[in-house]
Amino acid sequence: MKIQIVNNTIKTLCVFVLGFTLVNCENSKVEVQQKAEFKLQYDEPAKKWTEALPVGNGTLGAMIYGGVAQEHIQFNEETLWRGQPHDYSNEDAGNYLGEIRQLLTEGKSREAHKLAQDEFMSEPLKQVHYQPFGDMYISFKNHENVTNYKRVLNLNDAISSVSYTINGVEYKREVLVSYPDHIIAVNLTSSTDKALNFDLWLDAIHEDKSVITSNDSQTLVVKVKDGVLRGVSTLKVNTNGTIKNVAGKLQVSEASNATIYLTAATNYIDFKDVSGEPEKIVPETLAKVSNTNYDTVKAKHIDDYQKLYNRFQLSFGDNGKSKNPTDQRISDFSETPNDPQLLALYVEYARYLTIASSRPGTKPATLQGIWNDKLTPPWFSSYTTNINLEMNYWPVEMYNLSECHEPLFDLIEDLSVTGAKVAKAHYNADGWIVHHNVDIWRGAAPVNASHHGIWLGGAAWLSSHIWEHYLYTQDKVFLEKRYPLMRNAALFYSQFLYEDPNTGYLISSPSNSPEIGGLVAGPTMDHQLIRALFRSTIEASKLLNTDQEFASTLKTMIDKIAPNQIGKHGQLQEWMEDKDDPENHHRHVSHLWAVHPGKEINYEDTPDSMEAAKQSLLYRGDNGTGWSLAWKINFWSRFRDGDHAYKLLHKLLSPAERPNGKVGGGSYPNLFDAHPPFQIDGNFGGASGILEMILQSHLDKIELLPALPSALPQGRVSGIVARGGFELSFSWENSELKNVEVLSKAGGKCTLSYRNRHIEFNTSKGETYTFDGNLNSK
Ligand code: FUC
Repeated sequence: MKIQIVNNTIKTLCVFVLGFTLVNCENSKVEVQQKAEFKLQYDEPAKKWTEALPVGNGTLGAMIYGGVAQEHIQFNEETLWRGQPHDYSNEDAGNYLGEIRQLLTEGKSREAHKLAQDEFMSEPLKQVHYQPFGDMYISFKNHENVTNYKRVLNLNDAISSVSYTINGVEYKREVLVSYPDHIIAVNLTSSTDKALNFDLWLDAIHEDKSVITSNDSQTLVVKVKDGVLRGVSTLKVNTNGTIKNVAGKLQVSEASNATIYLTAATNYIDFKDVSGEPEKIVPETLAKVSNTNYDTVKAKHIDDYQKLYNRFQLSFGDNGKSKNPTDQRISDFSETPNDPQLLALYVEYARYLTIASSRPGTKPATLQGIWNDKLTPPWFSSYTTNINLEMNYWPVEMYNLSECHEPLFDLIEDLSVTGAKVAKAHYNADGWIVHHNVDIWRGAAPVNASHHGIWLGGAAWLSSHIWEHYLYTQDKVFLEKRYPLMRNAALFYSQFLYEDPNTGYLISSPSNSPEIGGLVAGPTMDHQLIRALFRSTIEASKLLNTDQEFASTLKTMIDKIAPNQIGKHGQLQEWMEDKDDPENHHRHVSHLWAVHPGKEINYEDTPDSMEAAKQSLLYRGDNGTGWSLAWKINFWSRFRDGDHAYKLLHKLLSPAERPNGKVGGGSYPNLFDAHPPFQIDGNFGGASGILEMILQSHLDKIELLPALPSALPQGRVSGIVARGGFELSFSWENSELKNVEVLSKAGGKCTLSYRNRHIEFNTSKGETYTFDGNLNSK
C-alpha cells in the first residue's frame, strides 16, 4: 500500500475508483492507493505446458502444472545451454566482402547470396540451444474426489498456489522463486494432522543425467550434462511428518506441512569461462536457507518482489470479469471485447514476467524468458536481435522496472568483445557488430543463411537501449560507463558504410531487411538504425564532453546516408529501389523502425514519411501473430489511432488454441503469447503498445492519452515513466483527461501535451507538480 501525502493536508471523502482508494476532503488531500489485485486463475490443473504457470527470479524459472494426484514442476536454470566457449567468426570472411558488395551493386543477387553463403558465414553455421534443466514430481496418496479446486498465480506477491478439498481436508500448495535466497520454495499444507502423504522425486529429460538420494533422506540431487556444461540441482524437504528414502524417492508420511527448497547451478561463469563449481555452490546456497521456515523465506521474497512490482499501477476499470477464470476471460474477450481490466492484467503480467526473467546480475530474457521444456526448443530459445530481444525490453523503462534492463547491457558488453572479432574478421573494421542471433557463447557472426543471417542492424539497435535508459533515468554515471559501447558500435558503422556507386549515398551493404527480400545493398531499416545511433552518440559525447572529433565525423556522415524514400504506391520504401509489393503481408515491418521504436519519422518533423509509413503498414495488413501483431499495436499507437491499435490487441488476446484444434496467433491459457509457438516478445511488445496508447514521450514532450481507444474511456495509471526522468500519475473519465501528477526525478524542463494544449515548466528534482485535465496547475 502506498500512502501519499500531498501538500501535507488531509481530505476525507472516500471513493473507490478503478481499484484505487482515494480518500479526499475539502481543504486537504491524502491519497491512499491500494493496488488492485491481479491474478491468473483456473478451475482445473494444467494439462499442457502452455497452461502451467510460470514463476522465476531471473536465474531459476519453473512451470507449475498444479495436478491434484500428481504435481509436476518443470524447472530451468538460465545458464544451461548446449555447446562450449566458441568464437563463431570466420577468419577469411573479410576477403570476400568487396566481391559480395560488387555483385550486389551489379544486381547479381543470386551470385552474391551463393558467395556469401559459401564464404561469409559463421563457423559453424548454427548456434546452440538453451536447455531445460529438470522436473520435480510430487505424487499424493488417496487424492480422489476433489472439490473447491483453484489454481492461481497472484501477481501481487508472485506466488503460485493450488488449493482443494478432499473428504473435508483442505490442501494448499504454494510455489515461489526467491531472488534474495536463490531457491524455488514449495510449501504444502493440509488442514488436519497427518493428512499429507506423498512421494517426491526429481528427474530430467536429458540423456546424460543422474539422480542421487542422500543418506539423510531429506535431500535429492539431479545432475545433467550438455556439451561442456554440467548442471547440479538439489532439493531438501523439511516436514512435521516422517521421511523415508524408498527407491530413489522421498516418501513423506503423516505430515500436515512440508517445505521443499530447490536450487540449481551450472559451471558457466561467462562466455569464455566454464570453471564454475555447481557441486559446491548448490549445497552452499541450500545450506543458507534449508533451516529457515517457509514464512520467513516467503516474507523476504514478497518484500523483495513488491519493491519492484508496487511502483506502478494501471487500471482500466474492473467490471467484475476479473473474477472469472483467465482462460474463460481470454475466450470471452475474443467474442465481446468488454473486459478492459484484462488489458491492465496483460500489462501487469508483462511486468511480472520481466521481474521473473530479468533481474540485475542475471542473463536477459530469451525468446521464452527463462522457461523452456524442450531439448530442441523453437528457434533455439535464444536471443534473436532483429526484433525479438529488443522487444523484450520495450516497456521496461516505461513500466518502472529500469534496473531489470541491466541484463541486456551486460549482454551488450559481452557482444562488444565477441562482436569486435567479427568486425575485424568479416569487415576489417574497428568497433563491434552483432548479426541477427546470439547464444550463451555470445556468437555475433552471421548464422544460418545469407538471406537472413547477414543483417547489420544488431549493434545499433542494442545500443539504442543504452541511450533510452539514459533518457528515462538521466543517469550520467550510467551513460559514462556504457557510452563506449555506443561509441564503438558507431565506430564500426562509420567504417562499414559504403559509398553506393549507383546513387552516391552511404549505404549498409551487404545486409537484409529482416527476413524479407534476401541479401541486398542498403535496406532502409539499417540506415534508420545507423542514423539514430550516430545522433545519440553525438548527443552523448556532448553530455560527457568527450570524443568531439569523432562526433563531428559522424555528423557529416549522417546527411550522406541514404534517406527514407517514398515509393510509387505511396509507401515508405523498404529498400533503395522502389520495389515494395503492396500485396506482401510479411510479418516483419522493419522499415518502419523509425516510427517505433525509433522517432526519426513522426507527424511533426516528417509528416509525409509518416503518412507513407502508415500506408506501408496498411499494405502489410492487420493479420499477424505474436511479436508482429505486438509491433503493429505500437505503430498504430504512434499513428495516434487507438481504435486500430485496439483492434489488433483484440487479436493478440484471442485464444491461440482454436476450437478446430489448430493453434494460431493470440494467447495461450496461461497468457503466454503465441507466435505460435510460445514467444515472450509478444507479451512485452503488447504491453508496450498498451502503454504507448496512454503516454508517449519520444518527441521531447510528454503526450498524454495520445492514442486512447474508445473502448478504454476510463482509467488510471500511476508510476508510469517518461523520458526526461519524470514519473507520472493520471486518470481519465469519459475519454477525457482528469488529473495529472508529475514527479520530477532529475529536475529540468518538462513539457506536457494533451490534445491541442501544451505547457512547459521548469522542475526541481524530487518535486511533484499537479494539474487538472486542462493542464492547469493545481
Ligand atoms: C525471427 C522471426 C521469427 C521468429 C524468430 C525467433 O526470425 O522472423 O518470426 O520470431 O525470429
